[in-house]
Amino acid sequence: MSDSLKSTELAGSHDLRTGLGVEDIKQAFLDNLFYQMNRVPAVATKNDLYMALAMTVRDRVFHSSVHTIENYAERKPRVVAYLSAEFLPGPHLANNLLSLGITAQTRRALSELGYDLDELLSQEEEPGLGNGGLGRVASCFLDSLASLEVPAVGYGIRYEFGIFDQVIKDGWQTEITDKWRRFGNPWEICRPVIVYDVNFGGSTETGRDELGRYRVHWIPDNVVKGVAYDTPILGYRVGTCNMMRLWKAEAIESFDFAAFNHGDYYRAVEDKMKSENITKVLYPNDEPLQGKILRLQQQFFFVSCSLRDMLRIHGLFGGKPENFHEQFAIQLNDTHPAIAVAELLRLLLDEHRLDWETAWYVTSGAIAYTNHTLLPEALEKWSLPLFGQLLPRHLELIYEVNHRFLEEVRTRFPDDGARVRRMSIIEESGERYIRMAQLAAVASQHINGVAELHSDLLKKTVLQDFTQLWPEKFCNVTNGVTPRRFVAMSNPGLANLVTERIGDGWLRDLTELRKLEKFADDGEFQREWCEVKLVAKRNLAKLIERRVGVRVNPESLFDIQSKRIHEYKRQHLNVLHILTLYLRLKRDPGTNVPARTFVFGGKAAPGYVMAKLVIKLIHAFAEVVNNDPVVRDRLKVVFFPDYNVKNAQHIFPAADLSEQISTAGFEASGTGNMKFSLNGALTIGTLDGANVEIREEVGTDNFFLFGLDADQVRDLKSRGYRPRSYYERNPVLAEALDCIASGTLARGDTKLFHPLLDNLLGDDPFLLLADYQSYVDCQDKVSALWSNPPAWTRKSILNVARMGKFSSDRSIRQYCERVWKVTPSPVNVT
Ligand code: F58
Repeated sequence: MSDSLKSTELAGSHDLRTGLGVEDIKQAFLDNLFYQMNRVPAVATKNDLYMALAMTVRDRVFHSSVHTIENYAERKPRVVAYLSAEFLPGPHLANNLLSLGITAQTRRALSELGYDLDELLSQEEEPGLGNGGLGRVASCFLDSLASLEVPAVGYGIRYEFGIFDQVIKDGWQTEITDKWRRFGNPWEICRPVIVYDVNFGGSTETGRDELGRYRVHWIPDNVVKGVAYDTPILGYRVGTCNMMRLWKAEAIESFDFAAFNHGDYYRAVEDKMKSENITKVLYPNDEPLQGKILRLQQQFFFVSCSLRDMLRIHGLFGGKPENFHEQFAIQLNDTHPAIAVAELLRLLLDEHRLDWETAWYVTSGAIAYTNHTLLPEALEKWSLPLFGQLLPRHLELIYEVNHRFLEEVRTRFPDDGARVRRMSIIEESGERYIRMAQLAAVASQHINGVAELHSDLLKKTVLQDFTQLWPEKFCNVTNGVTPRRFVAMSNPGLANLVTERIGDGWLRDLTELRKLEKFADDGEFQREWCEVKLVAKRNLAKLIERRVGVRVNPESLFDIQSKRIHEYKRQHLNVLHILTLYLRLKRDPGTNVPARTFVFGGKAAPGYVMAKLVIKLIHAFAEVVNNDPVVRDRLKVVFFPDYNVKNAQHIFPAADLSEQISTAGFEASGTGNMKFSLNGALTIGTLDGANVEIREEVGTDNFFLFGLDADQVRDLKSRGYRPRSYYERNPVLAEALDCIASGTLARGDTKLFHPLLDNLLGDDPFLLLADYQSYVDCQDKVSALWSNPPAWTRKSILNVARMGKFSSDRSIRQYCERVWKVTPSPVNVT
């Protein structure tokens, strides 16, 4: 076949492969069922049917994908390379149907064949290749990049086991390994020819090249192969289809010979398994990383493959290594890919033979860094000896970068040894460490936080010295979420209602939601709004009954907190409030407490004992409340197991109240806060992360604010916080805590929750007791407003109408302008 044939000539006219009409889809579906799955309808399983449908949709997505590649090869636009150790894309099928605009046709085609689209959609296992917010933001950004027609690749790791599945046994979290690919993954294509050998360990040698220049040669003692797996990321109703390219580790081919010659077959097999281990499992967050050499291997592995892939593409486009930074804008999603600084330098110096100045100019011109946390325990550092063993050449390069950098610091701030020590990439107090945030900051042209408050705190705390040295590097890009997945797909009722009134422009320009403001007091619109919410709540109630066995009343206030379980997120503060209501009702069953259903969802890191105890507390308390005839039908407590993207899509639409109650100054941004509010929930929250901006946008009257702000938190801590004094002075709080201590919630076990109580009364690092009364008072205001449905609904409408800022499209536009300097490259699909 001729090389010059274009995709249009090859596939453009085949309706079976690309047609978007009902008949085309029907035919293609049956065709895929027969030829790909080797099944006829009579014996097809649900998975066969799902796979056939996925392949039908995939063909249509691939059509855009080849056109996009052609466009990029022709126009050679500047490309964003988003490097992230985590992606949480969620199920692909429904999203691709939405992007292609063929959901209705597909539903019809299937129903004419006797199948139900929703049933097939529910078959899909999601790739849980991330822990939470950070991975999900990466996927929202890929969606927006494609939808805005910006050339981009998402580079990451193809973990064999993603985030564990959470199963609750007797109220405790247990972890089951995630086998997301067990039934096959129709969305990825393996590219066995896109492979790179990645070196580890060994030593370096110096010498001179043929021109007499000083050269360093890395002689590794271990080599692993990285194989590319591509997943298409189609933009919303555009021709652009970018890709997420994930790397899988395999043993290098020479293994087979080694096994043969070695004589020690089993050791050779063991070596092979070691290589493949690198991409076996995603590390859960909140686990101490110290000594986790495998994690550093993962980071280096995917970064090295990705950079070499970019250099290869740059070469294909006719570029030279010294112009690499003009072709690619590399974004480091937190410090997990920060080793890219040293690896790009190494590739340019040792393999492409640039001189230091040019290599540094190119490296620092290409890279930018986003920080996602201020928590000291989450700032990555690697023990220097361990680092040196794994990456000896990179250690040398980091020494050199650090040396030059500290010279600059000394020149700018003479006689300030303390500052030099703070800024050094190498931590020298006691054991020596490589500090990845410092490494990223030194090399990046741009450093950003993910919400205004977080960016400010970043400049005042973790990176204060860097701000003084290079103020121009710092900026803020507040996070956003994709309205396609989190409204149109998750909440079709709301999406239809909104579109009926203001058209569908909001899906591309979320600020168009403002047009809803004028309906906030419209009685008919309010009625329809409430009906949509009630349908979503009924759906969630059904799911809850099926998964947890608890019946909840869809007419009650759905008060939801779903996110990772962490002490700073304060799920236990939420419990203290519910317990307060419970005790109020027990004392006086006549008290006016509007019916509420409290829903929790979220995973705890497997080794995070306190977080797991919080999950147990919620279950223990739920058992008491849900079975107490005095409060029955007024309070219900539910823990929805296995919170992931798929489940979250059922949860956001059903919330009346969104709990965003972290200790001020600890949540970098939060993105669940945005998803809830966009789906019509009112927020009860602190002045933390993006809550601050959400409140600004929706109006202070439409947001339930409580608690200390970040400055007050700091001041209280520095004055000497004594949580016990709150217990001593507040009898209601004391009663709640005493109730936990009494064993009432634990079938008489008085010891079970001691670690939690000791922590709260002794230390309370996240200031639950300090914020307790303010929170309870604020919750009383929530109840009062709930008792006035038109007033509540008005605020719910205004929340949605004013959330336009929080689209990830806006975030991506700002990254394009402020950080990446890239422009769209629209693709025409014929
Ligand atoms: C989250 N970070 C922030 N990290 O906590 C959240 O406020 C923010 O909205 C979100 O990023 C997106 O910017 C986060 O999810 C992790 O899960 C890391 C994974 C790897 C280990 C350390 C934590």
